[in-house]
Amino acid sequence: MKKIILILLFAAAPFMQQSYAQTNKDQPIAKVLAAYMNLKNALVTNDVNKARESVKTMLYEIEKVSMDKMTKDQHNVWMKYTKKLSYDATHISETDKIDHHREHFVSLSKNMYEVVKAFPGSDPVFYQFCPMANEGKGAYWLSEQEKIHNPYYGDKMNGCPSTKETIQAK
Ligand SMILES: [Cu+2]
Repeated sequence: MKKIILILLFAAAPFMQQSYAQTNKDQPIAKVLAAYMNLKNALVTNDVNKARESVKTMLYEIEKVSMDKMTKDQHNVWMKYTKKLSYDATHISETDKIDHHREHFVSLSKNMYEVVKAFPGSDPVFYQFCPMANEGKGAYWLSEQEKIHNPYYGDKMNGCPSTKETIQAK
């Protein structure tokens, strides 16, 4: 039985993680962030099913985050944002309307930004902004790449957004 589980884990491993999580795997939030990136990339390609799948993984990984190695400040940040992240993630998981996904992605991204700031990894994370999104109020997202792919417009409107901040461990 143990063997079967091991084989299954081994077979699934290459599909479970993105490159981001590989170099930042010591970060307690690495898998949450990797799932967020999958969600973001699903919104870039207007892929509703992938978005829902990714956000369900995100919810699962939020529950699994280990607080053992967190500093006191990190712990405080994580406690403050866990529920907020789960709130938006749950809403996204419960609908197949991509507009509703994007509505919640606005606050999900803001909260995720606060979390990533507290847990900078060795790989850079780019905090990007589109002034047109969110009914002209503008909206942010986090990306693993500097090149703009707009999750609010399905990879259209890539001209106006820009990177506002790069988060990386010093
Ligand atoms: Cu909702």
